[in-house]
Amino acid sequence: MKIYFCGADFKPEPWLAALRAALPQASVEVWSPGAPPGDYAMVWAPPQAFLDEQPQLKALFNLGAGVDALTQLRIAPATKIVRLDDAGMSVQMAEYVLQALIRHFREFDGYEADMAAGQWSFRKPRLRADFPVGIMGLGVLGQRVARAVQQFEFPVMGWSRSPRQVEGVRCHAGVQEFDAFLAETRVLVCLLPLTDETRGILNRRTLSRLRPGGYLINVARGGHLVEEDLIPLIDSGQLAGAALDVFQQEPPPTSHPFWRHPRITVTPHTAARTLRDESVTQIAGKIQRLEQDLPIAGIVDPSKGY
Ligand code: NDP
Ligand code: OXD
Repeated sequence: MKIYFCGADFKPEPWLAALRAALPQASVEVWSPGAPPGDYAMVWAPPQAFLDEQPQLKALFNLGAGVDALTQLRIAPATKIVRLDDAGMSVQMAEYVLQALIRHFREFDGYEADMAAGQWSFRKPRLRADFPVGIMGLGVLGQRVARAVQQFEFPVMGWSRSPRQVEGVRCHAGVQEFDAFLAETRVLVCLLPLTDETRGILNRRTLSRLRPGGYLINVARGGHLVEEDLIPLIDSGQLAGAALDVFQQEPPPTSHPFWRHPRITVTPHTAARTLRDESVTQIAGKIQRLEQDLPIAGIVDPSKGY
């Protein structure tokens, strides 16, 4: 069995070593143009040339949960696209969202500013009931985040494409329930995949529907947010601020106003990192199952784009 690695943002050697250890019978190599046909591939944003040369691949294992970089490419219909299914990301995502939520709710950004000014001052306690958290996307990551937020006793709402039942979460589904979901939400967390339906979904119209003093936590993709709509909403007082981990261009250009806005926190697409050991264990297990014609989780439905 031949497995290729084709992931521009990842250093290949440790991945090759880990997959060779997990599947000793397989030949695991970095793909280069003209290489012989392979059976499987581990990829992150591969070039179209790779897919054009390797139409016989049985499956492409994406080294992330989001497959938006892959779904833009021409991929042979028989090649399955398989995304990472948690693989250690959901707990990281819960940590990230919790810290952003609590930093905002408890006004720790304000305390940091006070500390820098040598000022000892208290802020009035705020009520969790006044900070309902709405999670867009109730998949692997969204559900884990919902669980973590509930533990801190915030009201939690969720929104998905198809109806979902998640314990302790007031669930909404589909476009017809989107505005009601927004109207109940004060802290909005985006954990949607980036698809034709969700691109630009965080915009002046939708963000204006949040409860007064709304706060945005975007940990999904930069393409979800219409970036030029955000600062006017914050400066007019409609939104209290935003924590952004993802951007239309990564990194954003140095002139981008998000870097310097006092109510916007910027992190470098790091909310949930791909963990090598967990990912390789998951991918190797799935290859073994596919070789035995057994079903696997995480196969992308090209018609939905996730
Ligand atoms: P899943 O596929 O498990 O979940 C996606 C969720 O979004 C599902 O609940 C799905 O609905 C919902 N959804 C999809 N399309 C729509 C729509 N049009 N309207 C309403 N709901 C919709 O994905 P994950 O939870 O694993 O990952 C989510 C995203 O997080 C990734 O696609 C990626 O972009 C991002 N991510 C970011 C990282 C970071 O470090 N910043 C790291 C990892 C991922 P339904 O339940 O009906 O299918
Ligand atoms: C992912 C990511 O999709 O890292 O996994 O953003």
